[in-house]
Amino acid sequence: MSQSGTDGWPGGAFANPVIGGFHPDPSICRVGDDYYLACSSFEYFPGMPIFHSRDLVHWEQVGNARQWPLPATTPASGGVYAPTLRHHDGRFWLIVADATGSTVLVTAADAAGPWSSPLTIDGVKGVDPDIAWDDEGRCWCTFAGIEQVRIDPETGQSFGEPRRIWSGTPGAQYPEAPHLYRIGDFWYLLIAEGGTDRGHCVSVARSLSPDGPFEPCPANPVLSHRSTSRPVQNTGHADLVQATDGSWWMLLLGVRPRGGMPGWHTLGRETYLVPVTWADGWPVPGEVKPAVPAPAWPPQPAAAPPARDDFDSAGLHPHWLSVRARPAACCSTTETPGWLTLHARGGSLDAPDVMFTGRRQQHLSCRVRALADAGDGRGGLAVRLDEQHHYEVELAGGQVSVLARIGPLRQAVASRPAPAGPAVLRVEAHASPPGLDHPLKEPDTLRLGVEEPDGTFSVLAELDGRYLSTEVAGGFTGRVIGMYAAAGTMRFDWFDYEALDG
Ligand code: 6LW
Repeated sequence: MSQSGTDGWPGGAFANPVIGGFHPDPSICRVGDDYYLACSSFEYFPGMPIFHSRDLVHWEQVGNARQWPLPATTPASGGVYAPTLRHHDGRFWLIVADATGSTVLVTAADAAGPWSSPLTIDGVKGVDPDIAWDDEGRCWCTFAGIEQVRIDPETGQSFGEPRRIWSGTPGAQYPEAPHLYRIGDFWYLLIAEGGTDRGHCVSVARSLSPDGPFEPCPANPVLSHRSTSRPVQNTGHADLVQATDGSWWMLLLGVRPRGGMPGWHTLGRETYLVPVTWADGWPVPGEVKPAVPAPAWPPQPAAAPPARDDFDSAGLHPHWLSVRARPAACCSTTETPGWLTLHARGGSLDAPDVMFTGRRQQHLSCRVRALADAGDGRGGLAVRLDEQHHYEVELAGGQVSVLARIGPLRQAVASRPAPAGPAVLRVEAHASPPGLDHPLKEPDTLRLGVEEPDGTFSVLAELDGRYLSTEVAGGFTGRVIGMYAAAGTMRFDWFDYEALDG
């Protein structure tokens, strides 16, 4: 997490993003003094990370809401995304569009889980569902479009056909990501529009009733970074929360493009925090800055994911991701205690069911190292965007190699004899400085290689990072760096992730 740089708080600023790396579509709710946040996971297992915070700035991942595997047919950037997380009647409710096109609702007494089995909501066939209750206890499901239908959240029944309640700003594409709230006398309908790239923005409308008619805010979009030179771009898909001291805040997604034209973002869409004031009964979010004036309350740091995972516990920390599924028989820390054992499933990283276990790249520059034992297997350390975009440093047959897949092209980039026994594989991302110093400048450089017995880094290849970016690969996710087995069995004694920037 991007938690460094917060030292100046209070009286200074906290660092944005508050949850760095591929953590898009944040949805937040407050329960007393505690804040909970969910975001999208797409084709990754286990799905929909759940975070907890006491101050809106420091977040700790406490679990994942979706623990069941996705079919291998789930495309990259498919799966589960854009949930809404609410707390109502003593329970957490999370509503989301599922891989199958259905809308499902899961509940939990504790946000860390266990979460219930999914309940399908009949009659809602759209993405980005929201859930809200009115004073009469009626439950409203509002989704992209912007459409709405009343539902029974206990049975999944919907009452009547969905109805369009707002189309967003005339001429803007993709009115989506609705969140509906009762604040004072009004029902506010917060949406994203303009598409989740450079035109992305946040707009709002209000009504005296949860089902409209809605009056758009004259200042729409209330938040947008389009056509600006601000370092954070694509800002949108927001959710509002009132803090314990009565102040208002917005959690939203944004990206950090680097390099020349058109600017490439490599970490996916990240979660940002901005203060919100009110004018004439409309929310006025602040600018999304890398550093934001600090809230008035004292910081309450949360536990960050461990920099080193020794795989000494029976289970894995909730931040570990696999692709679509993680069969216990193929990924274990108990088969060889103290080591992560991966048994190959789907062959190479090109396969939808590759056995891969990794974590999000959360910093523009970082260093990842893992002690790998290939035995008779084949596998290593990979930087993955999807099946068609990945770089890896691989051990097999006494050789260590760097391989690259970019779209339809596969390339063995470099190879040399591997050190005897287990080897420390290393990947480093080095971000280009901000600013357009050359139109073709890469966003970052990825160095892949192996450590010598004395710890020296032998770089086998230095590759342009733009090919593992959303602007090249497309889609909604970001880089994940991790360990994989492409054939046989791979064992990993430890995995280190070190931020090289703030
Ligand atoms: C989601 C939409 C969006 O459906 O991106 O940023 C899409 N907003 O709301 C995928 O996350």
